[in-house]
Amino acid sequence: MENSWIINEIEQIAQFGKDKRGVTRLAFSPADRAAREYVEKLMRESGLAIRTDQIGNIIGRIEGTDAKAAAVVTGSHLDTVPEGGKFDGIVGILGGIAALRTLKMRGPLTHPLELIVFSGEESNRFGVSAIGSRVMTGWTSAKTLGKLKDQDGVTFTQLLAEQGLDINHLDQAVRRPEEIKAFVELHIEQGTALEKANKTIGIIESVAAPARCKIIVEGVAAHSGTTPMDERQDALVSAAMIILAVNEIALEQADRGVVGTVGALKVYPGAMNVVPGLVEMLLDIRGMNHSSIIKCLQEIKDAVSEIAERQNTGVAIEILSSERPASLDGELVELIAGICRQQGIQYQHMNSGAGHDAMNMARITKAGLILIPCKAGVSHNPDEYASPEDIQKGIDVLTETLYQLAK
Ligand code: HGY
Ligand code: MN
Ligand code: MN
Ligand code: MN
Repeated sequence: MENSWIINEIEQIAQFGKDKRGVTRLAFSPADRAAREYVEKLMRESGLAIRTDQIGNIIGRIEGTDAKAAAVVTGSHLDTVPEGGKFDGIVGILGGIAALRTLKMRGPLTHPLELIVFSGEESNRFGVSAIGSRVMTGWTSAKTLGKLKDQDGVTFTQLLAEQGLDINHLDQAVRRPEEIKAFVELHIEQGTALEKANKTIGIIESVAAPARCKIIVEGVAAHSGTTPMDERQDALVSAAMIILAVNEIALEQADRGVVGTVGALKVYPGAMNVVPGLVEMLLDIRGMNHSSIIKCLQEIKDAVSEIAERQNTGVAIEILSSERPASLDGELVELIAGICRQQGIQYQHMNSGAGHDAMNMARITKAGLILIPCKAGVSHNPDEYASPEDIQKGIDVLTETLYQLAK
């Protein structure tokens, strides 16, 4: 696959949702829809038969010689975080198109090949990540998704309806394990391990699981000029103490690979002359081992109630999601390692702190994840960058892996 095609298409897709700082293409937004239409055209031009399922996943397919054989699948996502980069998810989509184009030219394989553009992989809009692959693997329901609404109060049901999708038909998107032989995703690392080890390919053994909560702090809005310091119930002061407590608790477990972040915070009414009456925060805790995440969450709950007491402000914690780390398939790990050795590409086995659709697909089939370096580990940031050489090596390994699985 000529590199210029990939570099051009990365730039082209980055135009959808490009804003003053980076790319903002939130799940099911107009920019996301435009990017999906564009990629669907690329997939058709590459000879893939296209269908879209009831959660909006786009599935491109090349038939094999054995109509009954299970599909060998690759895929990733097009949606981004706010002010994100050009490579997160996109490398796996364009890499998948490149791989399937190459394999189509080589001639039919036994198993059909599929490329899936998953809906809503980023958790920003609804607090739940990888919605498309969750639905496809039966890991969520219309009942759960029907309760979701975004920060502007738009419900998930409404959003699907606007795209001509009916939340009550989500069950039709669920794939049976026997339909898929294996799933392999190509993605940028979004960390510095590969760069530090001077390796080109990371072969993932386990994917960290996020536990996500909404923390609501209730104080009393008051006049900032007339309310004495000892008569305040300042929600933002309590929230600040909670954020510091999260940081401290996560640091204590850092040696076990735990990370804790409060990445979003809303202050109400948000006026400089009003003591904040209400704060809403989003908490993201991750780790490779479930017990340390649970321990973290418990300690955060204790800290939150202690702060609420001391500051005389009410606090509520809503669990948005709490997953277990996903182990990926050992045979796939060995297959990919053998291909790296064959192609003379430096690789290492590692874990992924970032969540991916592969972790959901691991619930119904053998799942693999191939990572390539991104410069200084920068990601979820306009400066995200992966070199054409590393992207090409990732595609070469992905192509050969799909070939070995489907031949
Ligand atoms: O949040 C994540 O781990 C990824 O960006 N979906
Ligand atoms: Mn991401
Ligand atoms: Mn991603
Ligand atoms: Mn992903």
